[in-house]
Amino acid sequence: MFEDIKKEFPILSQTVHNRQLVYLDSAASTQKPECVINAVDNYYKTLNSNVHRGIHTLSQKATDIYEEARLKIQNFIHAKHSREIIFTRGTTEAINLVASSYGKLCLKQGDEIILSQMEHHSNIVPWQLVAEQYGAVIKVIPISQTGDMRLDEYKKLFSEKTKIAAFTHASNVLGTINPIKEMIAIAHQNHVPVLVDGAQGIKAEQVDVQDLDCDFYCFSGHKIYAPMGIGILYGKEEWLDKLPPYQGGGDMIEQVRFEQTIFNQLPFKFEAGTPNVGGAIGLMAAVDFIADCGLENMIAHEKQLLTYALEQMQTFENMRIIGNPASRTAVISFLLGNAHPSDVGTLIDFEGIALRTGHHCAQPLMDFLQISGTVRASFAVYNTKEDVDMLVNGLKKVGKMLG
Ligand code: C6P
Repeated sequence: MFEDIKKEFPILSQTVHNRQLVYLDSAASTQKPECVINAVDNYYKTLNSNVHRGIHTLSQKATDIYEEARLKIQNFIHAKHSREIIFTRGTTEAINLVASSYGKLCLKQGDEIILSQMEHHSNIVPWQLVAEQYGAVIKVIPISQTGDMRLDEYKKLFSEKTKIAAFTHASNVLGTINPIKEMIAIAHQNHVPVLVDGAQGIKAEQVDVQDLDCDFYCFSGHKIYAPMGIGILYGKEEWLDKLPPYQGGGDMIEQVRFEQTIFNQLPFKFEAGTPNVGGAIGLMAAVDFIADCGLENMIAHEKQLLTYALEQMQTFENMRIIGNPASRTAVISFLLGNAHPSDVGTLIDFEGIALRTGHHCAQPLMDFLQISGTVRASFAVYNTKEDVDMLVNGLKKVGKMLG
């Protein structure tokens, strides 16, 4: 179905070490299609101006398109109101925003925060910072050897002191797609709100925040074909209304006096300073691109590549695939014999193949797995069966070189 789509991604036509580039690091960041690049280019060539400030035509046009982007995202994740969509720099900033504001409003000595063993550092460290500040404690949902969330143990973690649960929709290391709807329902039965880290999940499943009933959902544009430096915090209006602002500055105020400041209404209360308008427009173009492809088709395509790659990689004698979750997004972490992941990554780069290596910002997960890191291949809509063949052949070659 997506035979020709690679051509829409200019970067993918280049060679690396005199080999055709095979980009298999989309879980770190996807490449950008021409339509996204053009949308950003066009914005800077024809519309660039500051938003929500000017009476002049350009500023009004920039404001209109910026707000149109917000509506597009609202529709994309099926939020109830556009004021529930906050533009951030990415997932990390969105989680920091919630941890900081929620912590200020709700956390006190002895309160408990539930996280999981498979979290990215971006969904651990912000909570640690506020836990330290207010004397709260972090409780960890264990995972099974297959890399699935232990729901039995999760249920037992709730107590009178639990104030929030924050977990990932999909693991960037194991690929696990977590049963977040069920997990959110369990938290709500315990009167606990939920933040979902959607950095990987937003591309793994169609997200409907109202159906999920999550309180917060965070994701980054750059992992769904949009530019870097733009991301989204979705928050239920009732929460965003209550939470104090994260940062102070222009645009987030209604009135400022030295005695007191009145904050702006949602969503502007959480968008201090000049926003990344070009990024928002790029994200809007990326959402259009996804709609044109059909997210379901993209997911099916990636799943095919995942299955094809796993089938072949599993036949390697010295291959250890990390995790075997019940439901998996297009991510494969592995170890090749006793080879150090960075040696594999460096050697395969000479074949023109881009993989990620290391702890993937998930050191507590590495500790659980008792490894220091993995090699990771991840797929996106522009990858093909030929890319997988190149990967498999490249790994065979590297395997031989490393003995
Ligand atoms: N994971 C990866 O290669 P930012 O950097 O804010 O866009 O996203 C952070 C983040 C949060 N949660 C999860 C589950 C993630 O996978 C990431 C980013 C990249 O796996 C970079 S470490």
